[in-house]
Amino acid sequence: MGALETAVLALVVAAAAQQTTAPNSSNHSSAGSPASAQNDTTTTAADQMTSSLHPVVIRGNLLYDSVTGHRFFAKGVAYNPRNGNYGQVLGTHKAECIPGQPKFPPLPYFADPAADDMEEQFKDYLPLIANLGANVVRLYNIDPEKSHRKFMEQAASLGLYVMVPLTRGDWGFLPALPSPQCYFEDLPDYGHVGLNLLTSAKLIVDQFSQYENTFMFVVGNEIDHLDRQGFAAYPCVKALTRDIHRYQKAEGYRRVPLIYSNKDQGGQDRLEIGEYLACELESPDDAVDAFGLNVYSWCDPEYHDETGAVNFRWSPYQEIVRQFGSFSKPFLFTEFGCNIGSFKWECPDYQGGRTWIQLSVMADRMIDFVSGAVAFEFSMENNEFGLVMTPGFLKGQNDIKLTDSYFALQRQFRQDIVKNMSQQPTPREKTKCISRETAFQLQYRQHVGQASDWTVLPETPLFPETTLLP
Ligand SMILES: *[C@@H]1O[C@H](CO)[C@@H](O)[C@H](O)[C@H]1NC(C)=O
Ligand SMILES: *[C@@H]1O[C@H](CO)[C@@H](O)[C@H](O)[C@H]1NC(C)=O
Ligand SMILES: *[C@@H]1O[C@H](CO)[C@@H](O)[C@H](O)[C@H]1NC(C)=O
Ligand SMILES: CC(=O)N[C@H]1CO[C@H](CO)[C@@H](O)[C@@H]1O
Repeated sequence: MGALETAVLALVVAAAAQQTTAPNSSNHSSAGSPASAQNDTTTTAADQMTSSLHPVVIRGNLLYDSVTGHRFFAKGVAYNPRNGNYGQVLGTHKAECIPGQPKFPPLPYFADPAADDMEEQFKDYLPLIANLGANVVRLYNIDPEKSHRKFMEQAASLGLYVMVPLTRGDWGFLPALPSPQCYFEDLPDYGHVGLNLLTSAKLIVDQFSQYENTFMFVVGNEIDHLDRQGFAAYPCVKALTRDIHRYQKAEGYRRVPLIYSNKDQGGQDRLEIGEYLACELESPDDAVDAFGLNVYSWCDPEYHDETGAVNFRWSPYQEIVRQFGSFSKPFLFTEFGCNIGSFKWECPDYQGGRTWIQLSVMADRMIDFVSGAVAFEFSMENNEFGLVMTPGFLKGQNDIKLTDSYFALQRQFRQDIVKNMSQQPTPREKTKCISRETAFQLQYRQHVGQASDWTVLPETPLFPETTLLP
């Protein structure tokens, strides 16, 4: 490690240790405050690092900075702003909340908010993410035919790594069809799903492997969330993982880790899906490098036992420790942040809300196996999870507005989640594959219409590839 890196690291650690300078929540978050919010920060170490982030690598079940050798914990923020307003919020509407006129044109869910032509929008938003003390931004939709250089370079200059999706909801999607159809179906007006998916994913890998701050590729996200039939599509997640791993090797690219981000089914299903994806079924190539759960179960400031004492073992995370505490690969909360129960908040001010206490819990109770947590999500959208209200979300709110939850997350992110930066991975046994029968039972439990055999992976689709549709 060179002297410069030591100095930079010292700055980063110093900045991370600053907990007391966070401005007081909502009184500080009035409209028009992004400039003052930036000035409030002490995260200047990130600014000075100007695009010298080192790739993050996996060793055993943990993540490390490839140059300093220090443990890496992802303090992430989900980023997919659609420029909505209060009129699009789901459920009952409060009379005093009047929708505003968004400053930027509305984006469909599947739009790509990180392409170069979106710079006018993200150039002001990325500093607000860095200002939280975050080091990771998670994206959900990439148009592989567009450049993302501006986003990646600005993110790097702010000390931000980027989690990049390889699949998305429209073109290049992994359909909720029983395997092997999810990799071989020809769909009307679309073409061959596997070919299109692979072509799209390879273009994304081509583009993003060059950036040192590409954190991980997300091979899939909650494929069973909107359609139960997705429970029969998991062999296609493994097939895509296999084919992208082989592509990374064939092209000589940096081995950016591949992670799957699972809806938190709870119970044994989430563990069985994790084990299935992390195991080597036909070859090491079909195993994901890391596993993520999108967890919304922690909805109270603290959990008490029958004596009234605060007791982690009564919390919903206890079961996650039991199930994943000795998982063979890095484990991340690829989304988190319940916004109901004690964390409920409402317009017009979205006061109170989430305290993000889960991060302290991870630091104190789960740090031996948890490698990161992605707060959901940056912008206020129809499900009201946003840390900020983008300009025009409400009438009269013409600038971005930071919520109480933004500042609460900032306080949590500014702590050192990993106390021992030189902590070494714990030796783990390789994850064993679940049996064919176990996989069928899981699918029956989830009431899929047509179950698939998880022990057989779809073949790699044959070339020639199709080209991207207009
Ligand atoms: C911050 O706000 C809280 C109420 O949310 C209040 O109790 C506390 O005194 C405030 N702190 C400062 C420094 O203003
Ligand atoms: C910081 O504050 C000064 C004045 O207080 C303002 O001119 C400047 O634009 C702010 N800088 C940023 C980065 O917000
Ligand atoms: C930190 O981790 C290293 C390697 O696992 C260990 O040798 C050391 O004792 C730990 N330090 C503390 C303070 O726990
Ligand atoms: C969260 C918070 O501190 N809110 C305060 C903001 O300021 C008004 C008056 O200026 C107080 O009434 C709030 O309690």
